[in-house]
Order: sequence, then structure tokens, then C-alpha cells
Amino acid sequence: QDSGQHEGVIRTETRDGVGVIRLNRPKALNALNYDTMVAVVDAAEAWERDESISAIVLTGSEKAFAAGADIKEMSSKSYTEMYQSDWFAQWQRLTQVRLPIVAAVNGYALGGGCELAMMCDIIVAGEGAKFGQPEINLGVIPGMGGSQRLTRAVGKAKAMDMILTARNIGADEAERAGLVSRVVADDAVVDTALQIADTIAQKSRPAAMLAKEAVGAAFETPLAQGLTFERRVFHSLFATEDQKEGMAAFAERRDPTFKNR
Ligand code: CO8
Repeated sequence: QDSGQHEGVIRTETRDGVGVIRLNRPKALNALNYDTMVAVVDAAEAWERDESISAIVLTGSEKAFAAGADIKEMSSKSYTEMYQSDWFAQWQRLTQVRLPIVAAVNGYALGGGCELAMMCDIIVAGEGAKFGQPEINLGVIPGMGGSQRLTRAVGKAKAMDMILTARNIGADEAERAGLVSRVVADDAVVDTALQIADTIAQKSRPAAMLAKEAVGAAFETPLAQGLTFERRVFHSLFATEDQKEGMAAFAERRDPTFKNR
């Protein structure tokens, strides 16, 4: 079901519990301008509030997931303008959306495009996908999390290589390095991401949201605190009907039917 076009910069639709966002600035290879940021974040937050949606797929086009932040929009801004508006800080809101988000990446995921993919929870890449942080070629550095999330994903050696030299890596190298969850044929990327999102949408919605929160805690907290958080969450899920149903279904050798999905 079509739920709208946010002034053309993205297209959204929902399919059986999955919300799909498609970046839609083909002439600019889906360069991320201010309006795109607001549209993506608004759509994702609206689905978080909508209990009929349990997972999100974010994708671009065959040629580009996104070729970075919109260089033309930024180029003439002053330091004061960038600082006062806290340029692009709103992407932070996307990382606070509690629903699992699957990125379906074909073509270029460069600069802010790579950083946007890394804000998602699972990355499915086409064989021809290219990931990179070429900001150094523009006289700047990554600004939407690349220096932090890429380093956590692939380690210092490869992050330094990519960020200091602007070298792009292909999908296979990205998978070996731990940046990408799965590599599939280019024309299977969106379907695979939709299948993954659909699989997640069949689970208990609160359990999937809390699982995402628990994995996220691994990046934010010391181990002992993360382990305590995980155990508290585990205990708390015993307050849900879905835990009773899931465990009863196992014992009765049948598929569970979760109420909250
Ligand atoms: N911004 C604006 N326009 C872009 C961008 C971009 N990032 N990328 C491509 N375009 C436009 C081109 O200008 C061109 O437009 P036009 O036809 O009007 O000239 C159109 O898209 C097609 O692009 P190309 O003709 O260049 O296509 P090619 O197939 O020849 O090349 C590339 C594809 C290799 C992807 C090439 O377009 C490219 O190098 N793009 C720029 C990649 C880049 O440098 N990305 C990093 C941008 S900076 C960034 O992301 C910082 C993020 C942090 C910001 C946070 C602030 C706090």
C-alpha cells in the first residue's frame, strides 16, 4: 500500500508489517540533502509509533544506495551556519528508532551513504556494491558517524585505510571485514532485504525491539553493564504473552503465533 511521497525525495510503502523507504533522487545518485534526512527520519519514526509495522527496509536505486551527503547543498556554507544548525545532527534520530532496519545496498554507498547504511542494523549488499568514505578528497572527514561506526565495524586498520586514502571497497571485502551481513546478486538485494524484514516481522515485536536494543548496548556500555542489561531484558520478557506463547509452542511442537507482531 502506498503511503506517500515526501516531496519526491523518498518513496515509502508498507507491505505486511514492513515499512519500505526508497531514496529517490536519481539524478543526484541519491545524495542526501536536508529534506531527505527529514523525510527518512519522519517516516521511520512514524512506523515506530505504528504497531502494525515491525521492521523497516531502507534502499536506494540500482546505481546508488546514496553517493554521500549533498555536496552542492553544503559547499558554500560557513562554519557558523554548519555549527549553529548542527548540520545533519538529525540523522541521530534514525539511530534511535527502535524498530530493526535493514539496508538494501546496490551501487555506491559513499560518504554519508556508507554512514547511513551503517546506522541500519543489517546490511544486505549486491555483488557490485561499493562502500567508501571519500570525504578526504573534498578536504573534510566523515561527519555522519563514519570515523566511529566504520572503525567499530571493520577495525582500525581498514577504517584508517579507507578514510585516509578514500579507497572504496567492494561487497566481498566489506563482508569479509564485517561491514556487511550478506552479499547477494544485485537483482536479489531488495527481495532479500524484504525477506529478512518479513522474517523479523513474524517474531514478537517487543522481543525484536529489545534484541536490537541489547545488541546496541554492546557498543555503548562496558561488558559487565551490557551483560546485566541483557539479563534484565531477558527477565522482563517473561512479562509478555509472546514469551508464554513461544515457549508453549516449542513444547507442543508447533509454530508460535505471536500476538504482538
Ligand atoms: N552530492 C551532490 N551531488 C552528487 C553527489 C553528492 N554526494 N554524488 C553525485 N552527485 C551528482 C553529480 O554531481 C551528478 O550531477 P550532474 O549530472 O548535475 O552533474 C550526478 O549526481 C551523477 O553523478 P556523476 O556524473 O558524478 O556520476 P558518475 O557515475 O560519473 O560517478 C560517483 C559516480 C563516483 C559516485 C561520483 O558521483 C562521486 O564521486 N560522487 C561524490 C562521492 C562523494 O564524495 N561522497 C561524499 C560526500 S561528503 C559526505 O558524504 C559527508 C557526509 C557527512 C555530512 C555530515 C555533516 C555534519
